[in-house]
Amino acid sequence: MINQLNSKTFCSLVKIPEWNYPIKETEIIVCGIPLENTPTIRPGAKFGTFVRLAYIGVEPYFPDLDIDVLSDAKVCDLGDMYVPLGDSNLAVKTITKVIKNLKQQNKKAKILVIGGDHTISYPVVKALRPKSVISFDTHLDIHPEWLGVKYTHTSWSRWIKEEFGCELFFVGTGSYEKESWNYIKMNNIPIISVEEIEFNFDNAFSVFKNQILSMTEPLYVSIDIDCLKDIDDMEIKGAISLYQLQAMLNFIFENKKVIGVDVCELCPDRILDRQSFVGLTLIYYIVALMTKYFKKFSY
Ligand SMILES: [Mn+2]
Repeated sequence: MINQLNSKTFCSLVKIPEWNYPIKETEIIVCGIPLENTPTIRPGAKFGTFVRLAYIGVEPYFPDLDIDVLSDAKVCDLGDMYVPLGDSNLAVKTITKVIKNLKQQNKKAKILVIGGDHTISYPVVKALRPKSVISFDTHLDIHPEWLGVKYTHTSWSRWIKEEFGCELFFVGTGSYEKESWNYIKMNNIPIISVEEIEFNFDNAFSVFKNQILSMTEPLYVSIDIDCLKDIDDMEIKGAISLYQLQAMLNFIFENKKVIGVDVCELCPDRILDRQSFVGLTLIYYIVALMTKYFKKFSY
C-alpha cells in the first residue's frame, strides 16, 4: 500500500511558474530529486534542480516542434522531492514510492525528473518499469557496487538490467573500466562511443536510429549532463552537442512511446552559469517533445 503524499513530500521553493496544471489532468509531471549520496569527484549534484532558475534567461519556443513550453504545454511542476541523504537504500525506497504514487494519480502523464546524482534513475525505473532504457552518458554506470554500496550513480544501470530485465543502450560513452567493458561485451549491450560521434556523426546517427527502432516499448531515457560537449571542465568531456542530442531525442519521441526521462548530474558552479542555461534548455526541449507526441503515444 502506497502512503499518500503530504506537505513533507515536496519542497516547492523552485518551480517553473507556468507549470501549475493540476496533477490529475496534466500531460507531464516534472519533479526534482536533489539526491546526492555518492559523489565520486566534485560535490554539488543536489543543486542540479536549481537549473529552473535559468527561467529568467531561457526562451521557451521551439520552431521545429512549434511548441512554446510555457503556454502550449500541460505541465505540473511539483518542486523538489525531499529525499533522505546518507542511506542509499532508504533513498531508493522513498523515491520509488513517490514516483509510483504520482503514476497512480495520473497513469497517462509522462514523468520528467531533474536530478540529483545518477542514482535516481534506478528508483524511477523501478517505479515506471520501462522495457528499454537509453542512457546518454560518458560513463556506463554498470558497476555492481561502489565501495560496498549497491545503489549508486555508478551502478544504477547494472541493477535495472539485472533486477527488471531492461534492454540497455548507451550513447556517448568515453570512459571505461575493464570489468564494466567486459560485462557490456558479454551481454551484447549496444553502445555508441564518443569517438563514433566525434568523427562521423551522420554515421553514428544512422546506427542510433536503427538501434532505437529495434528497442521494445515503452522506453525510458536517462541523460547524464556529462554526455554533452563543453558542459564543464571536469575530467573526460562528452562529445555530443546540445543540437545533436536534441535531434536524437526527437527521433526517439517521434518513433517510440517514452514514459519518462531524467536529466541528472547537473552540477552548476554558481547560479545561472552555462550549465544552468544548457540544462534548462534541454528540459524545455524534452517538455516540448512530450507535448508534441503526447497524443500519438497515449495508448
Ligand atoms: Mn552517469
